[in-house]
Amino acid sequence: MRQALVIANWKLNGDTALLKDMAEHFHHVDIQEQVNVVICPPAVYLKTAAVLFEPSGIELGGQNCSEYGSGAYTGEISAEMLRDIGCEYVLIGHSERRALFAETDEMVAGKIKQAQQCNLRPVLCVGETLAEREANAVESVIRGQLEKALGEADFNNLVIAYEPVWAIGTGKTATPEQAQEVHKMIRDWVASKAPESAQKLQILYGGSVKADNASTLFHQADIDGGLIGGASLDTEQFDAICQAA
Ligand code: G2H
Repeated sequence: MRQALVIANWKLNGDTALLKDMAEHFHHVDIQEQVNVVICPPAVYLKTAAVLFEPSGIELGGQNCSEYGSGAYTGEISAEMLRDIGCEYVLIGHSERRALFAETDEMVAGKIKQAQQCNLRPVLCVGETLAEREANAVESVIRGQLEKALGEADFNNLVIAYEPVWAIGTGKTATPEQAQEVHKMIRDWVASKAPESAQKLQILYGGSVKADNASTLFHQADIDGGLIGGASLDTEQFDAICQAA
């Protein structure tokens, strides 16, 4: 069986007070037995988070990393730097980075490579827009994103997150059946590339997951947990989502 995994993506939100509140709360909740919990705060908070979350067993992730290893790239943060301060995971290719920061599939592939070289586990985000869904292009879009990002990847050190763009921060969630259909397609695609990895690979759902819809989503056969944005900023709601996994 695959271990459940819930990842909080704080995006450009949160502060030290929220870190302390979460660390205090999860210190008293013994949740790590049933689900791995990862928090991805803004990069400036990672070092503080590493200290505060240490007793709770919550792991840390970056929200992005550079496609470069080192050098004259002002403003960038490398995968190795994330690893150095205690991160285990890094989100890569989130739709907000693709749409708002012009991240291309080639850049996404470079970041995956950097992360895996540093033994940081990349969480590759894929998903279709509403127009692509309405044009019946879900499978071709997702397959294209997977092919371009994972050409040289190690499937044993990877998480994939399916996040339909039309469900991100909109309050619209894919139905459990819609999500399961895409998750199965992703797992089948991985099986065609790396048969021994497909059943072990954790595939997360993201897009307006809340405490009241998490359980039905997480009970689908190929959904192994969630990538949680807005609802991860509320300690009790995030805890409820972790409990549902
Ligand atoms: C999707 C998700 C987290 P939200 O971006 O990655 O955000 O749960 O707010 O839709």
